[in-house]
Amino acid sequence: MAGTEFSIRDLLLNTIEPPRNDWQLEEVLELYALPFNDLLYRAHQILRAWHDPNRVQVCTLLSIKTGACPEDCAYCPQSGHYDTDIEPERLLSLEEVEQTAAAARAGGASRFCMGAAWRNPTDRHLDHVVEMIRVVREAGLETCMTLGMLTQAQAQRLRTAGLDYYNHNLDTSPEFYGSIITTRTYQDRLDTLEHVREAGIRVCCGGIIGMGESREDRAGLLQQLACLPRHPESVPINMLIRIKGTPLYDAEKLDPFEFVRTLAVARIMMPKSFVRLSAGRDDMNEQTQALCFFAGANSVFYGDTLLTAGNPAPEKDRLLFSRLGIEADRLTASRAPGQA
Ligand code: SAM
Ligand code: DTB
Ligand code: SF4
Repeated sequence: MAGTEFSIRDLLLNTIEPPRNDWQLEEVLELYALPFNDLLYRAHQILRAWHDPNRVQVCTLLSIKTGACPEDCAYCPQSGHYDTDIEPERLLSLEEVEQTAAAARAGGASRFCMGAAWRNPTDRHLDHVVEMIRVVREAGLETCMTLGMLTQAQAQRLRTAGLDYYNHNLDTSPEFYGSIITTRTYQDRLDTLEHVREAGIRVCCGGIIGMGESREDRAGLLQQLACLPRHPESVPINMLIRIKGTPLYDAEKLDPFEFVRTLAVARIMMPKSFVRLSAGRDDMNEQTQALCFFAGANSVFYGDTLLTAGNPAPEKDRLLFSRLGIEADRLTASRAPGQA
């Protein structure tokens, strides 16, 4: 960054509140209710104070075990409770993971996130998973996993294997949660997040917007995330992908401005975190995505498939970044302010 920009950043840091973990719901709702321009201006100042506003961190996903999940998450194509078009697959081989990671690295991803449709991994699953962490690290990528609930000992084992991040979402507010998932509780999720933190793994935790929840529920989700003892280093904000066969297939489409507002409020509440514009980009026009970046999103999933659903083609993303003067930075994540 040029010297003058540094001093603007210093100025902003002096006028901007330090991160807080004591957000009240009313305060969050007041942010949401600001005129759109005021909200985006405030969020964008915070983005500039803590991050390079023209850099986006990119993370590539791979489903290492697909479908037939015992959980009943109403949004999820991989739940065994619903009749969706997903063909269940066994745990991928080490070679398959190695090849996909090498391709992701060559394509410019900085982080490789492996997801499994499990309620929780068994210790035998972890025997395979620790090998996967090894090969992905050897490919020169940061590692992230999302495998469902973890015990303290399992989290520790993943940390010892070198896992950098664990993704485990709260998904929505505690109040709305029961209408989306009945097979595990909100407290189960908070417990796993605590185990991950305790083990010294960085936390990736966010949720889904557009499931028919109220604005109060969206605010409640952000309040939960921002009131964790430490803010998650990564906060994925997913726009619901309405998948045929799931109970939420018919959910009413959310106003894209409300989604942009959610990213802006997340940026204000968790200033140092990487806020990820996550699932749902394939259905979003470029103008909405550009507003999301202005509002504070500085991370995306990159690659034409998420776990099972579609994501914009890499060429399309590269073109978008170039039109916006955004650099997709494979190193940004490891230099994040405040990170170990
Ligand atoms: N099974 C593990 C678990 O749920 O903890 C990990 C994989 S799960 C698919 C990871 C996350 O993907 C979910 O927590 C949810 O936030 C997101 N997700 C799943 N289906 C989605 C959809 N249709 N639209 C948007 N996000 C979705
Ligand atoms: C997250 O918050 N979003 C990603 C990742 N974490 C694992 C997953 C999105 C899944 C979208 C539906 C699918 O691809 O099956
Ligand atoms: Fe299973 Fe995860 Fe999908 Fe829930 S979100 S059904 S736990 S794969």
